[in-house]
Amino acid sequence: MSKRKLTQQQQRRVIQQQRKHETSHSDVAEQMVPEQTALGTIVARHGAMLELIDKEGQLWICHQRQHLGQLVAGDNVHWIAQDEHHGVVVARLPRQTELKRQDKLGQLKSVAANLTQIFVVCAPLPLPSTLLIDQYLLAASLQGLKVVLLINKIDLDADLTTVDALKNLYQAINLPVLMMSAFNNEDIAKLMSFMRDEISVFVGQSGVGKSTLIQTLLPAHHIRTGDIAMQTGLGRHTTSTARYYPLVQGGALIDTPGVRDFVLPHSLDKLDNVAIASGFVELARLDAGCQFRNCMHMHPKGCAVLAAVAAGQMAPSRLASLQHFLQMHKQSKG
Ligand SMILES: Nc1nc2c(ncn2[C@@H]2O[C@H](COP(=O)(O)OP(=O)(O)OP(=O)(O)O)[C@@H](O)[C@H]2O)c(=O)[nH]1
Ligand SMILES: [Mg+2]
Ligand SMILES: [Zn+2]
Repeated sequence: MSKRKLTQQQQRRVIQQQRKHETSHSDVAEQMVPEQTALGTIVARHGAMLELIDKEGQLWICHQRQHLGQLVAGDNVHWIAQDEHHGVVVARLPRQTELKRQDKLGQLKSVAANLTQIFVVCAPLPLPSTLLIDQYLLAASLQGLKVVLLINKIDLDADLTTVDALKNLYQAINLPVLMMSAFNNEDIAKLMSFMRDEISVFVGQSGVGKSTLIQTLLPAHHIRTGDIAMQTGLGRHTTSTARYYPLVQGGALIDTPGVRDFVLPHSLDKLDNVAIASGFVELARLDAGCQFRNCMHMHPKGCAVLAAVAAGQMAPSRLASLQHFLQMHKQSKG
């Protein structure tokens, strides 16, 4: 059996284990679904208020039964209309996949549900973070999601050395990379070709152009986009809640609020070293593993990973991310 296959098997086991861990509000809820409900999808959450889209594409304002936990953009639900515009959500269908993020209190919260594809958006400015990109790659590989690295704003009169290097780095590990401008029609048409029947989530730092890209893909909508603060080059957190936009040709786009600080999408204490390694395809390419089990790849003795980096087979920034994730996992165990 090839190493690649083994890794995929291991990945499946990790996903199964994770699913077992999750408390299933939905299963409990489904037993209590009354007969007169319809199916809908959550568009956005604003505090206790939800926006929901029904099968005909009509928007409704809803509240929810309390036992359902926090519903997010992309959740599929059972709901009941109360008048012409309002309704109540009574049950949530099980989530196939989930994008999570830590809130200000360090609690892990769901941001979007049932996604199939992640666009990790970056730009020449704000300067891209490989750690941020690598954590999304890890989250995606753990859930079997597709990932595209979208380098936006290349029309800017800026130094493109960093983003060119980024493109080479991620293409070398088989990631599709799009270098584009949200203001270029051909680029937008190419981007659209990735979308059919996928539920695509746009993530990345604040100000990289996530909402602008979605606005350009969906001209009929009016989406708030923001300015970049001149002094810091950072975005201003224009998008404040994740939002689901259905596509007429099938599938949907989900816009998310930008991240400024480094936040992990997953709670690493639940991930063992094998699960973390699944986010690094370079490791599957190694001829032999490290000499010591649970090697942290910090010391050259018997370390196949450090040897691969020295031989130019793995990028130093990827090693840094791997070391970071392993270290965080170790610390979380105490
Ligand atoms: N030059 C250039 N500017 C762009 C491009 N895409 C977006 N922008 C600009 O970048 C700024 C920020 O864009 P947004 O779409 O609000 O960024 P965002 O990623 O949604 O930011 P948050 O909602 O804060 O996470 C706006 O002024 C956009 O007009 C692009 O391809 N080229
Ligand atoms: Mg935005
Ligand atoms: Zn090692």
